[in-house]
Amino acid sequence: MKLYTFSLAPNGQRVTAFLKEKNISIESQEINVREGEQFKEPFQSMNPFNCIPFLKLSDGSIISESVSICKYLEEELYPNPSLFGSTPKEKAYIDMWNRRLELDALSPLGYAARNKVAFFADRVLAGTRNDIKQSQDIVERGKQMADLLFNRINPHLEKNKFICGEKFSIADITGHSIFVTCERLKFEISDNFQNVLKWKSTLDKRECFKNE
Ligand SMILES: N[C@@H](CCC(=O)N[C@@H](CS)C(=O)NCC(=O)O)C(=O)O
Repeated sequence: MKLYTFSLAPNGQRVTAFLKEKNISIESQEINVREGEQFKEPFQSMNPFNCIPFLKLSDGSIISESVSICKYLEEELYPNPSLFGSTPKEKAYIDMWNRRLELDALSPLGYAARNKVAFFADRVLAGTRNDIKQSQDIVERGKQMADLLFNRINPHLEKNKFICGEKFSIADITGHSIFVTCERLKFEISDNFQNVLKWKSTLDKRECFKNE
């Protein structure tokens, strides 16, 4: 089994945080996606979606998508400590929060970054190179969506240390990625969202996110 990733990329860092949190060590190889290595062989054939991270299993199968990789590792090989939940109810609850955070903030902010930063001019969609134009509207929409999400989760975080309660989960790794992307976009989180800021500060102190 081997992980193909890029240490400087946010989605690679999500898997790294998961591995550190669970104290897992697996063989890995860097693919420099900034320089387009993902479009060269053998990587092109391994993952035609041309994105990292992806995991090659011993039977040759490829699993991509950061959360899917983490889920596979937890369910197949490293059940404890569980970051995806143990009971069906816990699993559904964690999945619900992870999806809310990904769909309502992380993904829109990722698009915002790709539509704002000059480096992404010919690559507004990850894993592609084309002439789709960057759009300031998508940058604005990303900020608006993240703000709406922060407004919605702020009351929930009043009584919850982590997004799913007392236990750290994969959804917190997604949350940390939201905060990292906000910082990259120089998008400040409003003082109105004190509980969100408290959650951010709890995550910033967690060992698995150090040295990113
Ligand atoms: N939803 C995917 C996103 C993967 C992704 O966007 N990866 C970026 C690095 S953070 C990439 O490989 N980009 C290649 C490119 O920009 O061409 C995941 O969670 O793994």
